[in-house]
Amino acid sequence: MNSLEAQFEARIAAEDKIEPKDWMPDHYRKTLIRQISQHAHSEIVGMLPEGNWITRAPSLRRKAVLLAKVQDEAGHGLYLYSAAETLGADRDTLINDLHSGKAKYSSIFNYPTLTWADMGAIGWLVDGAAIMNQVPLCRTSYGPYARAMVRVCKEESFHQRQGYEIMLTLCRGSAEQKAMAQDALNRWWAPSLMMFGPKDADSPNTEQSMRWKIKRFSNDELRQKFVDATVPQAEYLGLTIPDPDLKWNEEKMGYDFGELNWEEFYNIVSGNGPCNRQRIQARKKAYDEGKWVREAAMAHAEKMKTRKESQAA
Ligand code: BYC
Repeated sequence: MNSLEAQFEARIAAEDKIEPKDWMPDHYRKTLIRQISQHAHSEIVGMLPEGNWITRAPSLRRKAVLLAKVQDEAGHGLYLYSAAETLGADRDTLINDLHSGKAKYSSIFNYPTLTWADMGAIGWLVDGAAIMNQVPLCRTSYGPYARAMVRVCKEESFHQRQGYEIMLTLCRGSAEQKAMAQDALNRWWAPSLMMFGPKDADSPNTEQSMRWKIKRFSNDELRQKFVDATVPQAEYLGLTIPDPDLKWNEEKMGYDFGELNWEEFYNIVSGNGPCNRQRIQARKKAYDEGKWVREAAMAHAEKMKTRKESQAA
């Protein structure tokens, strides 16, 4: 280990934040660019399943809240792309990688949103899983990522509550509404658990990322925490978790739960899930239609720069 590496490791051990201009190992930089850009892509692809219901929200209040949530996700994408840029990543390259299918984004957004109850289940479960994963990332070792996560998590907790409130309203409503909530839970439960990533034994990146404090908990640890926190919430709603193997384990003071369908997970991650193609197509269309906005913004920035230069001269 050379002295730069030794200094870097010492700073990680001392819980210092690594900042953009600091020396860092190439692999640390690459791991962060990978994780942060996948996270950014997940946020902007994550706008699509819920965006699908904005025009069909059952009331003006529900519509305004859903709109705000989807806009928050666009904002999260922007902070995260900016954080990736501080590591030297080029935004156009990142976006091209998303469009070409080279870059990954969260598996969860490749499932369809079939009913209004899915807006409840996504807020409750998907944002709930996101919070479980992202609160520890507020302490991640890379400064710009950690700081972006603080705001993201505040907004995610509002998202989780709005989802749970939709579920609660449906569960206190008619028998049909409660059945709709149960159906959404049935479809979103296992995919939400898969959001945490492969089992630790099959996760190539966890060990090194935890050593560098990029990740603070392993995939399985976070999945377990999520199950333990969410089961009582389902009980309060009067809903049944769709897992016959779910059982309280007194010894570990947590729930045991059934094996997930990892074949389905890897199929989705490799681009062959129910909505992968549709999601990428929608992102490309939005990108093409936004070309004039990007051009206008760049032209404005250029004009401002020229004005400043001529004032300084
Ligand atoms: N889906 O070694 P592993 C949100 C990939 S946004 C797809 O465990 P790592 C929200 C993984 O990338 C949710 N791919 O990897 C937005 C790796 O691929 P490569 C996104 C997955 O990075 C809108 C390979 O599998 N959250 O919450 O140590 C509305 C091996 O895995 C998935 C984040 O991105 C998956 N589920 O750990 C509502 C949070 N899981 O590149 C909500 C930040 C794994 O090696 N990211 N892969 O080929 C992380 O914490 C970590 O990157 C992960 C994976 C826990 C996701």
